[in-house]
Amino acid sequence: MPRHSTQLIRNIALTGHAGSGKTTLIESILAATQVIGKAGSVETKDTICDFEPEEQEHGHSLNAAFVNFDFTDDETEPKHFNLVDTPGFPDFLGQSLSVFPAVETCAVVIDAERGIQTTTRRVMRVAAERRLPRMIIVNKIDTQSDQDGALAALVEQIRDTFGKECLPLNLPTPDCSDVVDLWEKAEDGDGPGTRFSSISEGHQQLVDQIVEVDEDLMSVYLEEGTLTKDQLHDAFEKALREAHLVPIVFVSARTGAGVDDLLHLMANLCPSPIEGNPRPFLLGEEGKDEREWHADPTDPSKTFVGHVFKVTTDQFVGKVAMIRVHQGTLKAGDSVQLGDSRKPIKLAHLNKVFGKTMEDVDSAVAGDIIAVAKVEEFHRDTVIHQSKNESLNTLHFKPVPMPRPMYGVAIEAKNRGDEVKIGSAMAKLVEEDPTFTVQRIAATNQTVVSGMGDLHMRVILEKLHNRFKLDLNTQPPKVAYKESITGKASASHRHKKQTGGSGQFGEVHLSVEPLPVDEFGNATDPKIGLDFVDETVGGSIPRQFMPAIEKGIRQAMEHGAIAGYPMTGVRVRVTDGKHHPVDSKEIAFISAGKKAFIEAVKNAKPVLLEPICSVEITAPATKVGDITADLSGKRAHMGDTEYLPGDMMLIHAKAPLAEMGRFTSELKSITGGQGTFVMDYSHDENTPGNVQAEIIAAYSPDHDDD
Ligand SMILES: Nc1nc2c(ncn2[C@@H]2O[C@H](COP(=O)(O)OP(=O)(O)OP(=O)(O)O)[C@@H](O)[C@H]2O)c(=O)[nH]1
Ligand SMILES: [Mg+2]
Repeated sequence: MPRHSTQLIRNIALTGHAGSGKTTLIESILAATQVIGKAGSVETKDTICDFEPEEQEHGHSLNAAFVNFDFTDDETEPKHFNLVDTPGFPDFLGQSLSVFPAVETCAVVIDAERGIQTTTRRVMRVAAERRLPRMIIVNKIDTQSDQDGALAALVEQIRDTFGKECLPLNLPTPDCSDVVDLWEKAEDGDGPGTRFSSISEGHQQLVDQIVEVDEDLMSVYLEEGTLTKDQLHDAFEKALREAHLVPIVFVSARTGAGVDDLLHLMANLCPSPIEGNPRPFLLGEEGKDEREWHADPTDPSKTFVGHVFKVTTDQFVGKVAMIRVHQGTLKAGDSVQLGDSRKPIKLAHLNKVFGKTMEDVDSAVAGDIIAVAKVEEFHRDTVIHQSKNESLNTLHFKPVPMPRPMYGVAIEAKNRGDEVKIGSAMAKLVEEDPTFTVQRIAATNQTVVSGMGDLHMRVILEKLHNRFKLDLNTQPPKVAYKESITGKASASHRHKKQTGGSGQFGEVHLSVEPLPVDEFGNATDPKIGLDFVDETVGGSIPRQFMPAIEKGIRQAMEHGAIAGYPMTGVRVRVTDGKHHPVDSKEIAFISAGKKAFIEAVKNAKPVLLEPICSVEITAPATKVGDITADLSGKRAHMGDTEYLPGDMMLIHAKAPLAEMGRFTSELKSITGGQGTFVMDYSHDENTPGNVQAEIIAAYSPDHDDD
């Protein structure tokens, strides 16, 4: 027997900016439901969700963490809750977004004192794009008991920023020690009253908003003047699903004010897995016959389908895959299959996760969230199923788009001999973090790890140290410049060697010119770094030596002609040459081609190309001047700026990657931590003359062995 039926499950992710109180709120909820005896705190480092040493060290959640419990109150059928605590620090946004496919509701926590912050905006936007029903939890109302008007102003700010569909579902009492429900209560009565607005006004606003999604209900409402909460229930669900209503509720995770009310609302009004919006599964081959596929969670006997939405590495258990069951029932000991692979994978143990502990369960129904350990084949976004025919072989999941990590650090092992261990540890970290990459950059001969920002990189290094006992030296990465030419030139080279018996002879005449480029300065076909044309006539160089000449040129291009960076965007015409019937050998033409090419390039106005990034900065409007000044010093081109609600501005700019190395900390100090930015590759551009001259001057080529 499954432990819970699907319609009784509530999957809710707590998201929102760092410090808004998500981890504390989960403590408060667990204490209110008597799952734990006493709420822990972030300060005393004894919360259920921040159990990793790095989380306790920094006082921030760094990974998504899971708790589950059963909840019932006097009027409520018992519900099974899966709550997810996510990190709010912008560097760890990927961890937060990666749980969206597993939940029906995204609850965005806002700090009553600090209001709307960067992560608030981003999670609100992504949840809306993914059609995930949202609710807003205004936390820390205990801090507002002596702040007249501030909470009312915050509600206005929320509605200006995220739309008029954001409406309070309860209101704080005048002293902020409790909340008053607006959903079940319609009239102001005896009680303590509300801190702002009134029960009747708040209730009216809610009903007016909700009935808009149901014409029949609207007619009943117009006729009768009131509606019961039962009459409104379905329309409420629909309004949530269609983002026509984003409820706002008030709590204090510290005093427990509003926590019972929050649980009651979540249990009764947040969608069950059956009521939630369908997930973006696709069936068919990518780009060919792909079509949307909707799981049917209503019938537990349907074919099992699950989605691995997250992978972690536990120091003791090894690899752990978090799975959301979307259809059917999975039993411990069952085998599942991946795509069209015939190989069954047996899942001996299924676990429910509670903070750092895992508890064995017999089965999981559609809608539940479980963990499975030690299955190497499971990766993020793996879809697993038990289809006996081939109908689900091509089922896959449309991943949540993740920000591209552009904050790079070059690394090397502190202890020689650790390289292999570092490689495998990094691979594990890449598996569990959608915004972390490791690349070997041949051009600069560096291994570069990239993430979202400075704290992200520091935490990665700490994890390597704590979990794998590995230490690294780091330095700013060298920028991967490219070389190219802007003019035309010709050159020739004769390679002649006579050593004892047979000699080596080859002579090549060639010309070089730039390949056409697009408006961004990229060779129009980026695959054609080199266009090689044989224009020789009369057999001056026999055909069979052409590949050798091209090989020599490609070798030269790999190492560049002026500063040691790979070359791109060149057309080479071999115009003439000489050969010798006995002494002409492949090696001679490789060498002659290479030398002639380098010689020609040096006279063809060579340039260094550098990567340019698009940068998007969100910052308080008062700081825009300082930020613009800082960016101008970085050779950036400023683009449009947009006003955002809440006195914030969005600044667009294009800036050379080479200049952006320390921007995270600079922006932090300019804006007092209020500013954030994202960076993406845009295009390549010629490096300005003075910068180019410096790089060339610093370049000392290896001694050519030929
Ligand atoms: N006064 C007051 N402080 C609170 C409340 N809730 C949380 N805090 C404090 O706010 C700080 C941040 O709380 P956390 O629970 O770590 O916040 P978080 O949202 O989990 O932060 P990240 O994990 O970084 O995303 C801690 O110092 C908490 O004690 C509250 O209701 N009232
Ligand atoms: Mg936290």
